[in-house]
Amino acid sequence: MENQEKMNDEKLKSLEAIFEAKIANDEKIEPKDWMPEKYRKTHIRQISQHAHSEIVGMLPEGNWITRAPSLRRKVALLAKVQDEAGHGLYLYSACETLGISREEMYEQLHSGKAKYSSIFNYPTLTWADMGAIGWLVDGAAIINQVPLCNTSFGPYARAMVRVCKEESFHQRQGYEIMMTLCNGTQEQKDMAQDALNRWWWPSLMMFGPTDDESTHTEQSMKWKLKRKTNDELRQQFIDQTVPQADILGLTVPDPDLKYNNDTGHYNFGKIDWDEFWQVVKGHGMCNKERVSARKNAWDNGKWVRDAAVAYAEKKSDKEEVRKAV
Ligand code: BYC
Repeated sequence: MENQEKMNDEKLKSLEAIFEAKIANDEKIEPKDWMPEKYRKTHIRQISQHAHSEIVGMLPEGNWITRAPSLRRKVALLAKVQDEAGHGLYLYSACETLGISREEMYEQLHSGKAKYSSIFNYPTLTWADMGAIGWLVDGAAIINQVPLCNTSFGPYARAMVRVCKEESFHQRQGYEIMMTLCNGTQEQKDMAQDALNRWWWPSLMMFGPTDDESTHTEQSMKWKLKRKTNDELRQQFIDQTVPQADILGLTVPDPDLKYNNDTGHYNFGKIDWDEFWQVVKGHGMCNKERVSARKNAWDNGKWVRDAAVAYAEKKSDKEEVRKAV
């Protein structure tokens, strides 16, 4: 018995050493490789929340597909929203390789156990919001996700490569909407400014709490799940986006925003973290509406899932009969 325990202990140590060496050498961890339970769980948490964000993220923009101002705008918006469904599907599949079922993940979303990005709990009030979301929200997503192409878990890293290419198209279509509005009538330019005023701060919150308040950053950086911290990514986003607002002739709604010659970065004002936590805890403007839309979609799709299972069973029965004769 003692020998058995000793052997198990040695085996565990050697598995841990192989795992740590792979992380240190920037090799990918694949689903069938041994991994610490906490690594598996934290990946399920982040990847499933990321997947939920993509799927819930379809809702605010889906709201404008029928009201897009031209056929061209409608085609582009439709394609973007469909891309988001695709991103959700890659991510759910990547997460399933860690041993959680899709049903469990949906259940966690519907019961409020799993989070999704705070940004999607804000309403889309005007067409300019489609521009602001593409420019700012997808812009923030690119900054957050490009480093994730290098994350240590293989299926997540590979999914991110494709997702980032598509996000780049999304960001451009958003910026182009903003450019068109800003070169239009005064009313259109005001609409663009109003959208920037409403989406700026929530976009900064997308990167998560400050590093000193972040629960997971330290461990996730060690595992190379996260390659940059929340604050580093937020600063990168601000540095990149402020000059883009200048080109549009729009004003970023932050009186404390100022380029700092010494650091080469923009200093910025205080983020309202109370608002952020309220939204994360389910008390944002649209939390209830978003979760209930997802629950309804799941309930209404039951007949499709049942039919697909019945068809697969029928097909496999026929196959069995064919093999038997
Ligand atoms: N919203 O320790 P922290 C898209 C939670 S979709 C809500 O820093 P972590 C798009 C966090 O989960 C893009 N919750 O966490 C789609 C944690 O709570 P739990 C979505 C947030 O994981 C459609 C707690 O706060 N992108 O682009 O180290 C249309 C403490 O935080 C948020 C991703 O999902 C938030 N904003 O870092 C258009 C990227 N921030 O889990 C566009 C992948 C934090 O302990 N995810 N929390 O209960 C990540 O990179 C990281 O998970 C985060 C947070 C940077 C978001």
